[in-house]
Amino acid sequence: PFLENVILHKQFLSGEYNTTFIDKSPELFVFPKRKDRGTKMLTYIGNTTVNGFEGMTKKEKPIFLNPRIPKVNQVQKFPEGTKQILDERGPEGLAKWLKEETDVKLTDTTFRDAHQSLLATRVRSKDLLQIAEPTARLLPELFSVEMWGGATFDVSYRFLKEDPWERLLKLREKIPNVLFQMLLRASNAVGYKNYPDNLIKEFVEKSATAGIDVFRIFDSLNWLEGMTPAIQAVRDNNKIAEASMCYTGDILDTGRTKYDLNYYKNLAKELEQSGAHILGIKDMAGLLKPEAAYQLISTLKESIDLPVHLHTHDTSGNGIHMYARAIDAGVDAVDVACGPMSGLTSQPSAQTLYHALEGTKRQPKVNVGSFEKLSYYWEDVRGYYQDFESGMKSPHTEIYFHEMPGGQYSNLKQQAKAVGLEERWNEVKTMFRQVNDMFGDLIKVTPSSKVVGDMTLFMVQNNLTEDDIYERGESIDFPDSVIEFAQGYIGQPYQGFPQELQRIILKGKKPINVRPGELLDPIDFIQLKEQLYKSLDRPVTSFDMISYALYPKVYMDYHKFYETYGDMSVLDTPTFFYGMKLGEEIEVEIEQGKTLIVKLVSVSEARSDGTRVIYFELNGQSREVVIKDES
Ligand code: 3PY
Ligand code: ZN
Repeated sequence: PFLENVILHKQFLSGEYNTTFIDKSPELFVFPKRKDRGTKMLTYIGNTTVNGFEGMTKKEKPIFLNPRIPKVNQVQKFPEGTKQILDERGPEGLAKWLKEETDVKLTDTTFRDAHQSLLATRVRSKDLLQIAEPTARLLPELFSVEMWGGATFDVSYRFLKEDPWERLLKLREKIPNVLFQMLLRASNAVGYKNYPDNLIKEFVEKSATAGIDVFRIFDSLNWLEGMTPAIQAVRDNNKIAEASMCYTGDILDTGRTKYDLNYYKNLAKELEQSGAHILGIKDMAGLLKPEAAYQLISTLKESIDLPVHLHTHDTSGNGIHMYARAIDAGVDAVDVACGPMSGLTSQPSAQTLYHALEGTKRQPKVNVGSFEKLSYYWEDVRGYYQDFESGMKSPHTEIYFHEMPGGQYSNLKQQAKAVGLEERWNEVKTMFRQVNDMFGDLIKVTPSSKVVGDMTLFMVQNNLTEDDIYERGESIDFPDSVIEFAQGYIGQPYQGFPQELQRIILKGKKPINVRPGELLDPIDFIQLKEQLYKSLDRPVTSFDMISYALYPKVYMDYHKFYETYGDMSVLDTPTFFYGMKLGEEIEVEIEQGKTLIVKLVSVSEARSDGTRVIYFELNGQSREVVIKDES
């Protein structure tokens, strides 16, 4: 378009400028032959049909019915919600409002943690966008929709080949009335290591501009110092800083004193001092027991002035009982998921909690029928992701022993399987706890949970016992994440590192004891922009720069995919994962109002060079693509 504008410009046409070099340089008009959008898309579909989806066992495309989307009046103005309260009263006003409400408020995690914890974070933007507007219209009473952050950011690029920023921007258009909430791993942003302070600042600023209202900020070691730059950045953007403490251990266990009631009380006070608008309690593994919740919330309500927002995972099956006790003690908001996306490693069910609180003053003021209507949709959509289910079928109380976070359980199981330890999964769980104890009883949540997980697999795989580590540690090469942890690169654990083990792991390397962000060089965004402009060959946005700075390789791999196939987030999920069946016809809306009709006509036998010709019809016209059969 730029070139067209130049050529059509009146000064250009009138010859007022000397443009003879253009006439004399025909090479200026030789453009690389780019494949059209249709061909790129057919190449993706053809490839997935023949070879399956990368990382998934290839299988026949199952038959799915269209998901049931509840009908809502799309012409009416959106009902007002918490987003309007924030916009009118600011973060302090919103926090005050939350504290004064009598009913318990609900955060719906279906768009983020629920699928992170049940379906390996694989729910695609298309499936979220289809149900976004009905959610906004049916559930305007929600406190917030948790829909971003945590693992969704990198999984989006890495596996789903879609842009998380677009997800945020598009969802924001469809849900203008309820607060958007994200999970921010403080100085680790949405990654697995500490980043320079100016990158955290930039990330928060751009996320706020793109639509995030509530930032749930946590540090994987509950290290306050690691959280303060993120809290400040959120405050600077006039958004809500929900500073959170991660809950581990059991305050009821008098034999285990490291993380007792006092520990949490003191930390809560420090978080209040450091500028939090809301205190979050992040029970990432679902270890908070009902009576412990009652004691913890009662103590916090007496000790601080902030509203308290509680998050758990229902792995043990005790989630509803625990919430009921926390609600009796005065918790202001809790996290739930829509029925079919709730339970086990996910959050407790919204509907179940609603009914459990029948007859009490604090029952949420939501239309429970709305959750039921949305449930049909999620029941159907969950089926698309059957290959990513963890296999856990019933409540799992062993969680109280191994303490693995909800989002890690299925992940570590997959990793164990990948290194041939599937049969030894019980050993892995036991070792996970043992490694935790060796490390001095840690808060375990991304990325500290990954350190424990990596060490666990390393020890089981190499048949190492705790004694072996102390006796032969000098000659053992530990996993990178374990070395970095011992160096202090993800922060300082409460009460320090176990010194003997730290010495064995570091083998003479010097640990740091300041915030890693203080030592890291700031990102030079100007230089980064130039560098990216050269590699992407298009204008570079702030979103591109941030994503690249967070994970250069993942981002460039995504870019390569995009160049080869185009924007595949437009495909329906079964086609995205399984390709097409012979004779099948699908519709693909490639942009608003522009739909392509694709039919898979036939697939040739493999030729001597291992390729197959895939014959399609695209809007009734024959098209073919050649795919190498690698299946
Ligand atoms: C994440 O960091 O992604 C989590 O959900 C931690 O519980
Ligand atoms: Zn969680």
